[in-house]
Amino acid sequence: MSQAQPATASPETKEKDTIVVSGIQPSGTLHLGNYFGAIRQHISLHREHEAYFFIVNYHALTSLHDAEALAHYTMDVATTYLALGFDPEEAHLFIQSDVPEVTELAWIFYNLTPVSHLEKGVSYKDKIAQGLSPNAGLLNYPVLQAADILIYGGTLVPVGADQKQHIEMTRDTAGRFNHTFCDDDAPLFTLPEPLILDDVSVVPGLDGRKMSKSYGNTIGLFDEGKDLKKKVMSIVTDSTPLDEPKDPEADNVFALIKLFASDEKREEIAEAYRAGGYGYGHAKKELLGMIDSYFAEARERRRELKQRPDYVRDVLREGARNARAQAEPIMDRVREAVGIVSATR
Ligand code: AQP
Repeated sequence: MSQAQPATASPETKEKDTIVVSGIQPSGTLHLGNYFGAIRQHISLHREHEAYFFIVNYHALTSLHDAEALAHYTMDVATTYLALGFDPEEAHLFIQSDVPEVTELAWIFYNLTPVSHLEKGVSYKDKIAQGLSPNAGLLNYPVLQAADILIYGGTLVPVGADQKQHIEMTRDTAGRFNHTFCDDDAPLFTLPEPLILDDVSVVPGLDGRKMSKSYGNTIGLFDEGKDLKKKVMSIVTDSTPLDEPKDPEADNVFALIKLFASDEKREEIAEAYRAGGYGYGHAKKELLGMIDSYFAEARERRRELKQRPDYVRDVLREGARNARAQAEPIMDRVREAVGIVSATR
């Protein structure tokens, strides 16, 4: 990772056919689900394509009402991306609210979105079932997400499998806007494609449900020592005795091991499960070592970056400047298409 002066990347310097966009919520400490579902793809794609990654603090407000925590996690997500290898000279990392046009676009989209579609949102229904308050922000979450993606002309959205429906809603929104306000041969928005890795699917948490900040079942990317050990040892397994054969594909520990292990190692452990005489305790120890060494370098870089908050802010400021430069001409076209005139602009 380069730690030279931040953000010399400009939207002009990379080919325009693919524009990668994705957001991440600063609603808690980032975890293995976020990493394998999305961040790892963000880091690998940002060198190849023009890319915009934003820390969606307005989205986090749908579930987090603690000013200090929101401010803390916002900076923590930025530090985490930099520690994991995001290079600000290659792409743009910024805070969602630093591009205020995104909420303006969301408002325009609200007026094209049937409430009945939002009420059918799988993520919305899941969160309500888990006891989150059904506030209007939570219901409208996918509309703001559509604005986030379309305002930068995003064409490719690397996300976890849980976000598939939201990207479909973004495509519907883009289609509805084009149909309502544009000529058939001059659509304003391109329909973006999701990039979802088949081999990751949904990463399970300690209790076997989707690993999620709001479920309190996560393993943080930078957990270490006793804390990490305690979490790994608490992963829920069935009660098959040590001696008996086990089905690796039905086990939460193995689902996490698969994310880290080489093909060869994965097969070796799967075979040990099937043979019997290999207990869940053995598997957990193996997993613990894998997590610890996989993130060791990034943990170190994160410690260094924590000492340089001004650098992290500079990266975010420059990222927002570039993102806004990309968003503004698109918003001008949107306002014109919709008929939003201004006496001051
Ligand atoms: N368990 C998971 N498996 C695979 N991918 C996941 N992602 C999240 N959890 C898993 C992916 O991480 C990206 C960023 O997620 P987010 O923070 O914007 O929101 P989320 O999906 O709602 O993640 P959480 O942890 O469940 O957050 P809260 O509890 O705050 O809502 C997304 O691409 C997501 O697919």
